[in-house]
Amino acid sequence: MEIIGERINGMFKDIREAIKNKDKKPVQDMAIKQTENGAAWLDINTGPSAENPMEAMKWLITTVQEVVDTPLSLDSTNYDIIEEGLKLCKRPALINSCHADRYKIERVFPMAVKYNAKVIGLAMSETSGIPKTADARLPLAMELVAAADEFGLPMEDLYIDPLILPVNVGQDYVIESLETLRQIKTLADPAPKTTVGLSNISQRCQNRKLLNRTMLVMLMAYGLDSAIADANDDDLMAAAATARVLMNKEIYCDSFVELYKSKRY
Ligand code: THG
Repeated sequence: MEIIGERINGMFKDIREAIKNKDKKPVQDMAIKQTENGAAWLDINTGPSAENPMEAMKWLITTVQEVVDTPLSLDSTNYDIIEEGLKLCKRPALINSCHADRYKIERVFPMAVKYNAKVIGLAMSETSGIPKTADARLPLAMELVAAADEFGLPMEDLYIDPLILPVNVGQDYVIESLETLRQIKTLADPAPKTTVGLSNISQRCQNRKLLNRTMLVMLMAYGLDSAIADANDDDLMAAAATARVLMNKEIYCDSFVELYKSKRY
């Protein structure tokens, strides 16, 4: 289970203010902390209110790379910003993300191949929005799988995100996201990897951490490979380690939680 640390995101007040004031310390502290807690990747998102999102993205990337060598997930809907970011990344990066619209695929997949980057493909498009059912999401996921073949992106470099909505917005969507995950792994051979924005499940809910970690364990049972999530939540990381043992992906030993943290999947 690769955790993509979610905290360097202008949606959070501390990061938003750090971007505004060009204050490196909160960003660098957060990069180090997430890495020490086992994040395999760091998601970098300027947030919706950055005055100059291109400059903010470039500043975040260079600021983070001054203190850690953890690979980065560039989280933006603007592909020009992603491309400028890719030029600065010292290690192969993750493009977060590409919708299943043809004109976006044609922009993102060749860029991924050019910069040796991986791609998160979303099971949604402009015409379909976020479809409710697994049956409606799967054809969109399969368009992204076909695009990987077409443009020469190795299948293990494609991460399909079935999309998670807050449980208090659409309780009946949760099982559809799980079912989408399960079927992606059976419909494609070789299958792409999978990821989600885990904390979406609990936005504006009570008991956020409990919802997040219960959802993570359920997703793992349905074949999830990675998640954009709060790497600083020790209970979440312990739940991920435990689920790996119970899924028989890790040999049982008494110290499996510590072992997991030291490994970075
Ligand atoms: N899929 C992909 N990328 C994504 C998402 C996704 N990137 C963004 C997001 N969704 C994942 N990251 C977050 C980060 C923060 C929160 C949720 C998802 C979050 N933030 C607090 C809130 O909204 O309540 C911020 C407030 C605060 O605590 O200061 O929950 O789905 N591919």
